[in-house]
Amino acid sequence: MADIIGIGAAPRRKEDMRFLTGRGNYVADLKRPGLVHGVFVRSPHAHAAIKSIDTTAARALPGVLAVFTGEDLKAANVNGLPCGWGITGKDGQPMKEPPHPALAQGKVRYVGDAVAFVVAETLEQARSAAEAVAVAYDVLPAVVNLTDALKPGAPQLFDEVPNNLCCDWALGDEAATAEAFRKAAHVARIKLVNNRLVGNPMEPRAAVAEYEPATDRYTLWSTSQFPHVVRLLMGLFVLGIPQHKLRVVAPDVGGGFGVKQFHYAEEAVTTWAAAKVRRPIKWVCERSEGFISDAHGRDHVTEAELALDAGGKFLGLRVNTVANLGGYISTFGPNIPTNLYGPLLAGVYLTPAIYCSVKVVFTNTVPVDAYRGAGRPEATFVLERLVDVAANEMGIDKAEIRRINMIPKEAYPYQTPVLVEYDSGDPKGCLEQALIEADWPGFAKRRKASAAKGRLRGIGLSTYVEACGLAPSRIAGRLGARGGLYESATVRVHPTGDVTVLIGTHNHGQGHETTFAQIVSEKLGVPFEKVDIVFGDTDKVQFGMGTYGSRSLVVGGAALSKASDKIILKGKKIAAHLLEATEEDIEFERGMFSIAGTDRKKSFADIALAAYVPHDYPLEVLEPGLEEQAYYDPVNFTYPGGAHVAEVEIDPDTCSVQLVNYTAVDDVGTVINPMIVEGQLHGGIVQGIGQALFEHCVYDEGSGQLLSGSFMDYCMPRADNLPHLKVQTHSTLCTHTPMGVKGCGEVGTIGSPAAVMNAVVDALSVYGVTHVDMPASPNNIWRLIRQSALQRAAE
Ligand code: MCN
Repeated sequence: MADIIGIGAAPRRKEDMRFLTGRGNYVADLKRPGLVHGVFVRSPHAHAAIKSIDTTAARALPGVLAVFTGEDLKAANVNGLPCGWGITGKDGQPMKEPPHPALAQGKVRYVGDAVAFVVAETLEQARSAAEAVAVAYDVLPAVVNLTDALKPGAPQLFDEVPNNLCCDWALGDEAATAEAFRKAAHVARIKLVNNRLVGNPMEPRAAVAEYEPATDRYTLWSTSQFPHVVRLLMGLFVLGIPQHKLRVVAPDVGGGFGVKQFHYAEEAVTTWAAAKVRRPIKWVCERSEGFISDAHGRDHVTEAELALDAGGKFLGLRVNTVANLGGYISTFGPNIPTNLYGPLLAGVYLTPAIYCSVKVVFTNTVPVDAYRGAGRPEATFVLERLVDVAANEMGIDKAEIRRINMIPKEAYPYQTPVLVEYDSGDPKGCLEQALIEADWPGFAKRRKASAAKGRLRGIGLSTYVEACGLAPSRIAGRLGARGGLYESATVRVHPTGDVTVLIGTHNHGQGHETTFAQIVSEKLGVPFEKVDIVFGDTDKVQFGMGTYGSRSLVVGGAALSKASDKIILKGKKIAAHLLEATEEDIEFERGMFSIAGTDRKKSFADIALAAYVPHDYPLEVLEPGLEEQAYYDPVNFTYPGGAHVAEVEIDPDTCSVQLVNYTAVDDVGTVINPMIVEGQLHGGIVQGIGQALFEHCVYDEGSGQLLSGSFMDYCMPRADNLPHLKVQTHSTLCTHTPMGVKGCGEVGTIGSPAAVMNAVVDALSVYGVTHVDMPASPNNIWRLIRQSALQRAAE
């Protein structure tokens, strides 16, 4: 059938027509009868005791319906925001988990911490009233730098958290690693910073909440990547609303990148307040407000060492990281620099002994949580920078040192020394293909040509592995996840043979409405146009865990595949009845049920109709209707991987870096839609390049003010900063997902920062530079070149 568009095809994205024609349905656009507006009053101080909050003047202003503070929430028994994934320290003790009130109580802990919520008839009235809320603060010394936070005498954020240390966590075999270092012929060392980032999705966060007294039901529309989890966390833990009384809808969402994957205070406060004022309330985040209230990403300081034998083989890896949690624990905050970081330090190498220790600390900054890649780019960055340092110090070619240490394809499944077992992969295959595509051997010639123009040219390589498809419950539970992370899909076949899929993942740019329709089209032989994907509404979709950790295809798509299999099974029963054959004799292929070896058949549409019309089925064996639900809990993560090569030119006069070539070869298993995968890889790579070259979240160390709080100061990558990105796949099949698929949504972000920074260091190696911290801004590069010149002058 011509209109089956299945796995491997590249149809245009179904969802794009509504976006391109301005028909997207975003939270900020929602209109409800009687809608009023909410504005948060936020702390201007990084650390202060709240002496008093006087709301009298604000309440007296025209149009103001209410002003709520942390004390009002406390009096109403509203709980703090819960953490969804706890961790345990090396001493066996659970992490310190101080309360995270939805509106500050007693103290503020970062610039942007919400202290009051104003509700008024119009947005302007709410804004004016917010300015009239008088908060008296006793300003306290603040600490924003993560290593300073651990020093004796540092300002303390919580009485119950000595030294601001939330958890001292470790993974791996410390003794075996120490032994490896004792035997080493060479030890390479690096100290590096993984710079703090702000997500900045195109659509800022927003919430609209409504309470219906007649049914005692609440509805929250939120810019969320996981509405069902918000229903669980907010309903069960914060507001105490039973699940059947709370509907959470995340309609079209304009990008998330991790930032919209948490349960935020604004959602809970808006929902609670809507019931108080008995009017629907809308809150829409300003862009500058997003900088100080959206969870941030990364922010690590790491010291790492690699032990090698005389031939360049890796013997052991030791990593000590301090990771910033910010002012409170965000939904997954502690999990990111630990469980999603340590297990990835093996990379694609045969390193026999690894030990990783992470101190997770509170500081007076915006809470830090998952940002595209979440822990895995940080691990790759440490490892791949360190490998380059070792190669340079030992005089081994950078591709060769990787080659001799790589896990051979035949060694899979491969158990790493840090928890995870990779099921499949071919790192060497990816590497060799990337080297050819990037014309690695021709680099010397290109470097010469750049030198003739007065430019410094550098080439950088990075290999990586990712653990995605969050998460196998049996592993996640052991690691502290506080809920099952499986996924559900329902396939509803209509009497016409059209199909509606109800799925618990959330599409906010990843193209699920297209790729999931392709899966159904392939499996059921239904025309692609006849499949609709419904998501993002807890009243429509019974269960879901949402979209993050590149899980939608490998977990949600797998549930969809299973539900489709159940439809085929039932379809066979109906076909057997109609064709007067036994069920075992019925075959199904490309939309046709037939008796094996005969030309007697029924189409999928015939069977769909037969499932609903008057019938003579024996009801004890066959119910009418054609709808099936399936849950899928993966047995392992999936492990995409690959090799990226970046090439830069640096102008030594302006110190600006131009990325001139970029090649990526990635293993994402079976590809459902090559165009969408390419788009995902492009987007991910650019996000990694953004971190490497441009983006940097800077706090003033004295005052704790965010200095890079707008697009005037926080530099996002733009199209004219980028060369054509050459992206290819080199796939091995995942051995445990139904279609052999691996995730692709984050791989670009994981491979690219190290490739770009290795290229920058390579270009600056003429000055004796051995490391550059991200971002490689002209200012940073100028300082390094100048340092080197001063050093040479002194020698
Ligand atoms: N896909 C495919 N074949 C594969 C793998 C994936 O065709 N072998 C398709 C999938 O069917 C899906 C898309 O590629 O349409 C991405 O799939 P997947 O890797 O499962 O990732 P998720 O859909 O779970 O998306 C999450 C991931 C993450 S964690 C972040 S952060 C991120 C990202 O995706 N945020 C994004 N990509 C983004 N893209 C956009 N436009 N906006 C964001 O906010």
